[in-house]
Order: sequence, then C-alpha cells, then structure tokens
Amino acid sequence: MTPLTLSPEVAQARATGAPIVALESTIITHGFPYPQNIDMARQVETDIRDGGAVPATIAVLDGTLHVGLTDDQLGALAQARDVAKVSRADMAACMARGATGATTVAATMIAARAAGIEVFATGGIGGVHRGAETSFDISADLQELAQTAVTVVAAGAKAILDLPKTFEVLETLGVPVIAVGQDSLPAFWSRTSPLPAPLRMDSAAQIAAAHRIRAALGIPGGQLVANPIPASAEIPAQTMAPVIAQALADAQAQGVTAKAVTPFLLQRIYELTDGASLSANIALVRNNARLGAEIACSLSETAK
Ligand code: PSU
Ligand code: MN
Repeated sequence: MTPLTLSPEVAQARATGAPIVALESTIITHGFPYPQNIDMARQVETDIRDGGAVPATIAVLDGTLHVGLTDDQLGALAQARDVAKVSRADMAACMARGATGATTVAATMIAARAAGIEVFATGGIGGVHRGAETSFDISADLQELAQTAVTVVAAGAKAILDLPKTFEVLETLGVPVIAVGQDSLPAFWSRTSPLPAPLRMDSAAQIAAAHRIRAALGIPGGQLVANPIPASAEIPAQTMAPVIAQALADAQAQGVTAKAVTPFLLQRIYELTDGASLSANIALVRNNARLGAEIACSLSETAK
C-alpha cells in the first residue's frame, strides 16, 4: 500500500481521470516569507482551478504524506516554524518520525508519481550551485528529473545557480529541457539568458504528447518545461546580477551551507530588492501554474 493521503477532491479527480497539477510546499515554507507565502499558495491553487484542473499541494504533515491540502492545512503550514525541508533522501525519515516536512521539487515529484499525477508546477528547480567544483553542491532535483516521470513546469533554474553547469548536468542525465515559445532558456527573474534552449515547444499539447511518447517508449524520468516569466513582471538580468553577487557573498561570509543555501539566498535577494524579487517570483509561479493546468488538461484528453 502506498502511504499517501489524497484529499477528497484529488481522490475524485484521480477516479474520474480529471486533470490534476501537483504543487510543492518548500516554496511556501522556505521560499517566501509569511504572509506572502499563503497568498501565493492560494492564488496558485485558484489559477489551476481557473485553468480547469485540480490543484494538489503536497506536504508531510505530522508524518502523513498529503497530496492535496485543505485551506486550513495550507494556512497552518504557511505559519509553522521549524518545518523540515525534505527531499528524496529524507522524506521517508520525516514520515517515520511523525514530523512535518515541506517537499522540495524532488520529493514532490516522488509523491506526485506515487499518486498518479503527471504534471507539477513550481517556480524554479534546484540545480548546480556556483562553486560546485569545490562544494559539490548539486540539487537532488536534477537526479529526480532523470528518474521520475513527471513533467515539471518551472521558470528555468534560479539565476543564483550556475546555469550553464545546471543545464550540462541535465543534458548528461538525458532530461528533456523544453523552452516555451522562445529559443533561449529563461533565467527565473529574467525572460531570457545567453543559453540556447536544447528544445523548444510552443504549445501545451506538444508538451503533453512528448510526455506520453516518452512513457510509451519506456524512457524513465520527467521533462523540464522552462516557461519564461511574463514580460510585465520580469527583472532584467543586469539588475539582478549585482544583487545575486551580494547575496552569494553574504552566504559565504556567514558560512551558510547545504540545505540552508537556497532559502538564505532567496530571503537575502528579497531584502536587497525591497520585495521586487518576490513580486516577480509570484508572477512566474502563477504563469507556470496556468501552463501546468493546460498541459494536465491536454494529458487528460488523450487516453492513457
Ligand atoms: N524555487 C523557488 N523557491 C524555492 C525553491 C525553488 O523559487 O523555495 C526550492 C524548491 O523546493 C527546490 C529547492 O526543490 O528549493 C532546491 O533546494 P536545494 O538547492 O537545497 O536542492
Ligand atoms: Mn544543495
């Protein structure tokens, strides 16, 4: 038996083959401050519903892996303190201890697949950190994309990372990286980067078709859909570059390592941009949720 608890709404959608979009919870507990985190979480669920799909936010609450949260559960998680950030390595341990844990991209993919959900929308995936040649800090998200068959919609990888190395690793792992509607890879807060996109698709239907074909061929792993932030919300790369440099210098000066790196940098960038990074982050997550819903609708129209 799979140790998952589906919300009634998600269980019903699974039973009828209705479209579902998974959502992660680390972005709520470690990616945004309160109360912007709960506003974002609710807004994104609404966007998915408006797109004709059912949202399934995933988290470990008191040892139970929930797929689909009630509004009360979402509200409590957004305000909870000392929530663990759980990935492939530690999700089961968190459940065994009866603890509460927010799922990263990797852990959310594992839970989504176990629940039969094929699409997941988020902000940005983890990747290869700058200086990884000495720190070896490479997110478990990349390995997960190589082995778990979920299509992940993100705005690329966060520009705090080493983007060329991140995409090199994805290429090595055989993960399809699909830019939506443009020939270059997006860079989270900015629409474009100097990096050419390995693949480009211009419709949700094509992305859904590729997902199906990979499954039919027996290719393990997911797809990374790199969806550029809306033009109205983007922060130019030149504006972000010094801010990112400052945040990275602060992290190094304070000796921040391992799991704490990504949350520290996001918080620092939020402070350094007087909240502008946060507004951009909300806009890109919403944009990814809308595309995720379209892909899920397209998948549910095609027979499995
Ligand atoms: N993107 C965001 N905010 C976040 C994250 C990504 O905009 O909070 C989280 C995701 O949960 C991702 C994790 O899986 O950061 C990566 O952490 P790490 O670098 O420690 O693997
Ligand atoms: Mn890491």
